[in-house]
Amino acid sequence: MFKKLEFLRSAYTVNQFDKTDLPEVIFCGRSNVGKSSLINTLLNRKKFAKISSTPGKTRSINYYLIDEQFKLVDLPGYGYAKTSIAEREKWAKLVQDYLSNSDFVDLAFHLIDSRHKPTELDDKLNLLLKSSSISYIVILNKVDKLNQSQLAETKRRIVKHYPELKFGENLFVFSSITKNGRKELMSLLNKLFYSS
Ligand SMILES: Nc1nc2c(ncn2[C@@H]2O[C@H](COP(=O)(O)OP(=O)(O)O)[C@@H](O)[C@H]2O)c(=O)[nH]1
Ligand SMILES: [Mg+2]
Repeated sequence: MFKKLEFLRSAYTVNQFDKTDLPEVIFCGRSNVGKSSLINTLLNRKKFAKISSTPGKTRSINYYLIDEQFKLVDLPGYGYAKTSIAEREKWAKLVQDYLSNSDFVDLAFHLIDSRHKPTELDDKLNLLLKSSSISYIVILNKVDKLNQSQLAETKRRIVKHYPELKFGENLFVFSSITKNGRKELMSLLNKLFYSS
């Protein structure tokens, strides 16, 4: 599992979306939530997925091909403090285009910072995923920043906010620092792509 890793391409517009006929796992969530770090941690690489340099800048969709079997897709982040309304709309349009144009998405990882409440844009993404009938899981990220009682509180809060979530099924915790949650996510990907 995860033996051969290749960078496929970056896309900035709909006609650059990758059309390779392989299933995709997409990573979405706000800028800086840790999407690229999660990909690197899963792949056991330090700098495979680019870590954001200039936050808030319009960035590309990045495709990574794994074992010639499936793609990990790093979507641009949203909701940076300084993001203008125009930029937010641009983000929403790109993600919307992505979700409605991609025939390949098998699963979406929606990352949410475990220290913060979901934002309006998280809600928007949640609705986009629901309306495109894409299977998604929510990942409460950066849990290394929380103590046990804060973590319990965060889990309670998220389930109240998105009642469809169930811990261990479509809700997970994660930390790129401690690697908490890596095993669970790997097992999920393993079931999806490596067991026939
Ligand atoms: N404490 C902590 N920091 C993290 C974690 N994951 C990412 N970061 C940091 O958060 C920042 C943004 O990470 P990045 O992966 O580029 O986020 P992206 O914009 O969603 O791709 C970087 O400074 C990372 O080092 C985590 O699990 N715990
Ligand atoms: Mg990134």
